[in-house]
Amino acid sequence: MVEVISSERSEAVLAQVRQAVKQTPVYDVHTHLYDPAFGDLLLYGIDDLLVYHYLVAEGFRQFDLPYEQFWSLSKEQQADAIWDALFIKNSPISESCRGVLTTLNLLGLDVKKRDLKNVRKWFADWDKADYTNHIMEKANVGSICMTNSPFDDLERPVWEQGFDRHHGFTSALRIDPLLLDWQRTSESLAQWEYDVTPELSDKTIAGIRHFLEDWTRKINGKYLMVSLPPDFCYPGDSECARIMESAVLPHCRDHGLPFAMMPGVKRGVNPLLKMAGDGVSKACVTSFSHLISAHPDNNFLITALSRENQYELCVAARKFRNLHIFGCWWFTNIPYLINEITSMRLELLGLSFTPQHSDARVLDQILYKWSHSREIIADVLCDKYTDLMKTGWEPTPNEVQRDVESLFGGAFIKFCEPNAGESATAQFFRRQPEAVPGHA
Ligand code: FIX
Ligand code: ZN
Repeated sequence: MVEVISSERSEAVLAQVRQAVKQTPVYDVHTHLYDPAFGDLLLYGIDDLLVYHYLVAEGFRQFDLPYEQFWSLSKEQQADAIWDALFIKNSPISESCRGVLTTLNLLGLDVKKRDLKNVRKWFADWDKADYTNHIMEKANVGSICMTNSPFDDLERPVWEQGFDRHHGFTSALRIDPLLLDWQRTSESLAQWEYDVTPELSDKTIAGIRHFLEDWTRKINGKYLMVSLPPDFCYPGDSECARIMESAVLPHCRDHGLPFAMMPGVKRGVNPLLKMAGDGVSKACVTSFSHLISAHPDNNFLITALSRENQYELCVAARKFRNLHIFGCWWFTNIPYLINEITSMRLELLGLSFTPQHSDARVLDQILYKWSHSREIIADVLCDKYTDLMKTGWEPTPNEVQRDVESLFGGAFIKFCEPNAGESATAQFFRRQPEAVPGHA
């Protein structure tokens, strides 16, 4: 046996791992946040934090009021009802509740006072653009990728009009209606003067490709994205599979863009809960393997919603280097599963994946989502480096920093922009944060 590393040396390495995880800026690769130029579409503040759909679902488990009555309340009244049910009448144990408290705590607010009125007052003083910079800096998030849908009637006009883009926001082209509801979507495309009919003829496919080209250019999309129901099947002759094969994947190939798929969501399991009413089921990873294998010149990003899909997906990523796994999505974004999934990915894939994205819908959420995830990622990495050190292998500070950068956006950027080389990653991590005005 070779001499093992002293406990002092190994403690120093682990301290460095924790510091690197804390101090390295992250690229948040999938969110529902908006550049502040989108005005009211960028949500922030205590009321939006409290009416987040994760909390609405939990609130209804405690409320005794009918669904319709809750929906008829103002946002502030809904927030009051959730605060009362989940924070006052019960201890806020769940991950979503804890998230609100972590957020307030990181903002310097005293949560033990349970003073919702004062918290509201604190948020009211901020200017949105200053607050955006403040939160990004505090959360140590270097870039936020938006989810941009041309089918959203509130969002589309902002793109059409044009605006000065915030340096910290990138875009992804979201195309669920195109792939999942072609009959209705064909009407919208035709109305926007694309040459399409409900029938998927060659002419219609060409029209869809024009649409994708126009919107990729307009938003400068970094990837295209769809969420898919558990029964998505490939090969298959569903409209979804046909549009994917004949329009979306050729478009991605021609523009060198990855195609992100999010399988496993069952929309509207309980429609009375509105946005909080979506559920989960296991998807068919074999179908995704077939799709990826049949398109070696396309790059695919996948995050699966079902816990039961995670292992099979990791094994698929070992087989196909044009597949990059990212994030612990939605119901898997809880400490218990982040720990399990991140450990499994590190053990099966090394550093060639992106452990987390926030999926934040409210700006302030990046504070809690990233601080909770950073804590777990640091723990899991420390376990892995400890195992290495038991063999006598001692990671250098530069190696640790390199590894953390890879997990926090480096591997993602390299996968999405293989031709940009090391410079794109280096640029992201070396960029100095903007000076941020303080809060009086
Ligand atoms: O499809 C998605 O991008 C999902 O993330 C959303 O539909 C979902 O509502 C959500 O916010 C999950 O975190
Ligand atoms: Zn999402």
